[in-house]
Amino acid sequence: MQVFYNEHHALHHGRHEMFRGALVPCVEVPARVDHVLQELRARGLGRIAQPPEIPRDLLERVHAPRYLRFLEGAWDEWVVLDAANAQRDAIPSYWPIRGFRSDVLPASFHARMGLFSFDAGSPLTAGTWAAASQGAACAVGGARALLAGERSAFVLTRPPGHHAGPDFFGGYCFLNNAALAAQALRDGGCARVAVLDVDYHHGNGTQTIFYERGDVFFASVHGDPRTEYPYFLGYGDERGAGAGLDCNLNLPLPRGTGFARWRDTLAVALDAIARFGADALVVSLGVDTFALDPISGFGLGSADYLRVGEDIAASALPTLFVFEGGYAVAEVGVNAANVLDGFLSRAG
Ligand code: SP5
Ligand code: ZN
Repeated sequence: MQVFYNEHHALHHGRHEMFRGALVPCVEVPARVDHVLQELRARGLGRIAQPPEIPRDLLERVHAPRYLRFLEGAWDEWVVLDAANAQRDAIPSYWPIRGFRSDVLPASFHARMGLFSFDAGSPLTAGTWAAASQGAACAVGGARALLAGERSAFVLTRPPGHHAGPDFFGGYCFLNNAALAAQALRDGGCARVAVLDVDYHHGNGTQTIFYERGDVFFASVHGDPRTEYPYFLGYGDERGAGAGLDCNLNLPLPRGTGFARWRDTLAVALDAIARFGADALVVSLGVDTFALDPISGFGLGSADYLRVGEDIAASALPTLFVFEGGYAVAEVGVNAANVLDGFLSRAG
């Protein structure tokens, strides 16, 4: 299996996230990806492949040009405001909620930080654009590997992507790697693409990007948004709209759900993907469903991830795994590698 490893991932290194009235150390840390890479090496699993240059027009088919321009220059703007800002991350504080204008582009950097985000938990750092844009290139590289005939590939990158929408960051995500991969698959000739999101948190960004499209199916198994982040999307009655009606499937589960029920729900998602008739599958692979994850509430054990990989392989689609969440740093490598191992054991 080719592994598109983002060697620049550690350039994105948030110090603190705003969490319930306090600045607390980030859980989305470079060591996460280091552990996965180490585990792949220990198992002799995967071959590191070089990502391609990513064309701007592909980025702009998923993300708004004004959002991309903002993200690319945001750190420099932040430091120009005050040289002391170089020592602290940029975090938004003001949002254009219902009734405000979101068509305007205020001169204030702080205002634009809010315009292009939805939470205060996703610090923007000196290397965020470099890391995120290289990660996006890895996602596109993975998609092209499938287009070239590979059965599977793995995009090992951070920051993660599935919470990032057409013109907003949040949930530790800035560019939507899975969506960019799905778009690259479409552009490369796959008529129908499915995105399966197994991260603990609903992939609101991916859902929003494809909500009105009939060519990309989005299915997600996640913590019930009535109690779990991101709270305001991911409910079961969100079925898609317009040409995308019935191309969106949310399968929320209560906090505390264990593997048996989770696996039955995964089967529902995989059935729907089979009925959609996808030519290729992109898996948003978060392993924050792990019982010991510090910010999540499902009960999967490490061995369960082997079964997850096997179940996904049974769908017999060219499959691109894109790394998302998973914050139990010591175990994240074993858990992610188990999914890939399980997949390869059935995929041949
Ligand atoms: C990609 C992904 O899994 N994003 C998840 C974003 C969740 N953000 C909301 C939860 C914040 C919890 N942070 C707690 C840190 C202090 N222990
Ligand atoms: Zn997550």
